[in-house]
Amino acid sequence: MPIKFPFRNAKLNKTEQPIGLEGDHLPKHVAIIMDGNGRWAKNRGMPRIAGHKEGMNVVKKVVRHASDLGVNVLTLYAFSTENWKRPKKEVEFLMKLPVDFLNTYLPELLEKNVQVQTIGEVDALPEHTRHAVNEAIERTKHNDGLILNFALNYGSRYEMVEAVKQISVKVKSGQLTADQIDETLFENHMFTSDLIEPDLLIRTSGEQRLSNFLLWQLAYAEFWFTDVFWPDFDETLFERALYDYQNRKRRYGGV
Ligand code: V0D
Repeated sequence: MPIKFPFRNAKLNKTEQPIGLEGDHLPKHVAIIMDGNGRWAKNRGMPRIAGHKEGMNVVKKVVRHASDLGVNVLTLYAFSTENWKRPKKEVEFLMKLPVDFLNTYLPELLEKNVQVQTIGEVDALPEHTRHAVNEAIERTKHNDGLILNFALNYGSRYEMVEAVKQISVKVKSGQLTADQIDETLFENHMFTSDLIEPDLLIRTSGEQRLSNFLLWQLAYAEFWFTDVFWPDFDETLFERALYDYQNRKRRYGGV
């Protein structure tokens, strides 16, 4: 069921924000678990990869919209450490998406001043994928608009265990003492050390779990769920999530 008011075709106020959304109190960092591509395709009698392809087009739409609204960081869970267990053909298809994405979307990323970043073990991805991702990062590194942060081969427990290892090495070598370990130091050893914390987590497709995504970073975030499959997600629903976020903040005295 489409949500009409106040988003679709909403009149714009003088700051070009659709009525209902407050430009001043947007979440600065939105993280999204883009779930339901396979189920979307299955429901249409299509192969799972058709869902992923459509899902990539939704990524483009949401990036465009987040950038237009003035969101600072958009983190997208594109590939988890668990996703390697999927059929080989499906993994191979997914690994071509960054190449596709760049071929079709790099000019707009540049025009919109979007900066691409990644979190996760990108080095373990196939060479052609890494090459496309590195090219995206390289070509957009001077942009200072929206940070489009792809979680690729990302797992939160892995990230934390890696942080502990790095810190241990520093303690062992005498660079650090054990009592210098605090939350700030731990945070500085995360993939996300250069980013602000997510304010809002969106998960599509009806699942209401974190699935090993940003366990540390989401400690204070608002969670927003929808039954809509990712390929059916759109700008209207994105705004609805932001609108609900603002209302929760207002109710709890945050805004
Ligand atoms: C499939 C739905 C964009 C979720 C969205 C490698 C799963 C489409 C990228 C992408 C994926 C990543 C890095 C980059 C440019 C684009 C992407 C993967 C999957 C896994 F620099 N969409 N997308 N990467 N899907």
